[in-house]
Amino acid sequence: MSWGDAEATCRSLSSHLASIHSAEENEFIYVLMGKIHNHTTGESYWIGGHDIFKEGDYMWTDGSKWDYATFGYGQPDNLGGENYIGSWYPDNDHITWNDYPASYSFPFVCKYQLRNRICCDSGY
Ligand SMILES: [Ca+2]
Ligand SMILES: [Ca+2]
Repeated sequence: MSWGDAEATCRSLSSHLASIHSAEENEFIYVLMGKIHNHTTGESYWIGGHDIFKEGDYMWTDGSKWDYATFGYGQPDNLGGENYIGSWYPDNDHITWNDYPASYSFPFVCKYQLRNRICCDSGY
């Protein structure tokens, strides 16, 4: 599925493509997705990062802060105008990312925000 269709599918489920904010979270999703990493055959999975609005200015579709990134060597290269992030392959114990064209068909991972369902103690 394309990146746009993947994000739309997540939205129809009241979520967004996954944002990733730490190496631990990145690795968790990698394992969750079945350790997909054969990028030589175009196998990857979409996450919610993009630089649609300004080249090189990445953001997450869920609106969370861009505070972590783990691009692979030479990436992101914006090759032919790539603006959409997929997980790429493990390198030096890091699960790295690459920017891809939106049209590539990859599996994808949605992330639900649970905070709205968590009842808070008074004072929060
Ligand atoms: Ca780009
Ligand atoms: Ca790229």
